[in-house]
Amino acid sequence: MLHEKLSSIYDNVLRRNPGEIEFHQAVREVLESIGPVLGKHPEYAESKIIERICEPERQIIFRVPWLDDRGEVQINRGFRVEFNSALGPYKGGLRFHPSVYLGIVKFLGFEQIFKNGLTGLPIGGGKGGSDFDPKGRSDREVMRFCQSFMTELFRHIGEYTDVPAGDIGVGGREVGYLFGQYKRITNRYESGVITGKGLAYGGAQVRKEATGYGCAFFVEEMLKARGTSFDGRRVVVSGSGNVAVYSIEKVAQLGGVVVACSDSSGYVLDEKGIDLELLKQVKEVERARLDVYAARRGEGATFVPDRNVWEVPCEVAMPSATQNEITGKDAATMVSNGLVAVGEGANMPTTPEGIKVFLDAGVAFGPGKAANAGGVATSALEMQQNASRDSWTFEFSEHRLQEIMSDIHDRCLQTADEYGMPGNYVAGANIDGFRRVADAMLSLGLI
Ligand code: NDP
Ligand code: 2IT
Repeated sequence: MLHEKLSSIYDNVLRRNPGEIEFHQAVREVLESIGPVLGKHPEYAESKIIERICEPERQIIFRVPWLDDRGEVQINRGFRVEFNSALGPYKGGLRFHPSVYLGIVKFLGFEQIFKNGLTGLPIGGGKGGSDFDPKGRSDREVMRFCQSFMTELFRHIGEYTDVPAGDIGVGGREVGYLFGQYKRITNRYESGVITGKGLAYGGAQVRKEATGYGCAFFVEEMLKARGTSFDGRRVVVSGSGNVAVYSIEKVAQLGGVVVACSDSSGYVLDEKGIDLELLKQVKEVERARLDVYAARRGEGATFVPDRNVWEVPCEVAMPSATQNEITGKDAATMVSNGLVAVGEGANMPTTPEGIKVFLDAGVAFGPGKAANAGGVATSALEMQQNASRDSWTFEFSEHRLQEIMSDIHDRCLQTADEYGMPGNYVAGANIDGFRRVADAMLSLGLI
């Protein structure tokens, strides 16, 4: 239920952003959490902070023409939504996936504002991407696309302005091509303009691993807060991309057993525990599908095509593929299968109905804004290293990540307590992230 004032703000968001259903969903979730904050802080409503937060500071949409390997002209659409710069330069990834349209970029950019606020680091919120589908494209095609994308994007970004990174479909390969073109056009070796760079040219240790590792650390903190741990627990991770792979790696190090992971073709069930080296070889090196993993792994591993991975019973779920992948029905099945905790590695992977099922059942539920903040936090550490022309060791960087995740966890719990909703990480994350951004906006005047 929305507070009366918030309800009219939400209606306005619907009216001003027609058809952008993912954006509506992301806004609604935050507005549902912050009602009690307005009672304590009338100054936020007086200066229309919420209405301002819901309106991006700038939205850029552009044409991306490129030539495929057959010499045919292809046209895609590029986006960068610079949502909020009260806390620092716009910061957030780029997503290349055929489903990308303005509503997806705005939902991701909106989430990013509060996530970045929660990290306590000096980064604002933004997001971008394209409806380009890298699947089945050659390296040369991906390079030509990235070069064309950056030929427009370069004029909008900069280490003090807007700092992109990866997301779905954008990993180390794409970041390299994007940075190369930025450097070429501007004639500046401006390392801090993009994060997720390779270690050979200004990247930071642990950035590649950070979202997955951070999500595992966050779940470990939630389990610890309930007097338990990962030890021997049965875990399911959805997706098999960057976030999934490094969640699996850290969960195994923390004593959990990941028995299934997925991609858009189905899931693999591997009761002995996913073989991480094989998974990395298949997904990161060969860019192949999961049926290849199952075929090579042999006995004990099964590929289940076109089915939903959330039918696999588990105690800990780490959705790490895409938005709205866990419905209310999935959540009910998971709870009846003995679910204890959920750490959202992906952005908004659980529908509002699913979240309600988890919270009502008393599952420890770590929302994406908190649980997957380790990626962007380590991006901010990459920016810090680039600015000081320094590079930290793997051990030190991982230790910083762990401290940041534990701090986010504790602040979510404290804030939820403060507002009389003990154990509710959704309320804690939304309120704490909101307050940080709102206070900075108040200080900066009407801009
Ligand atoms: P990748 O592109 O590396 O991997 C994405 C994985 O999810 C793939 O296995 C992909 O399968 C699957 N997937 C993507 N879209 C769909 C879909 N529509 N239906 C079914 N499966 C799908 O991306 P990341 O691992 O980087 O990102 C995963 C999630 O984590 C996203 O929600 C992203 O926003 C979020 N995230 C990422 C961060 C990062 O640092 N990379 C930081 C914080 C959050 P297939 O290959 O078959 O498409
Ligand atoms: O959703 C996210 O937080 C990311 N894709 C990472 C953003 C970043 O700037 O590292």
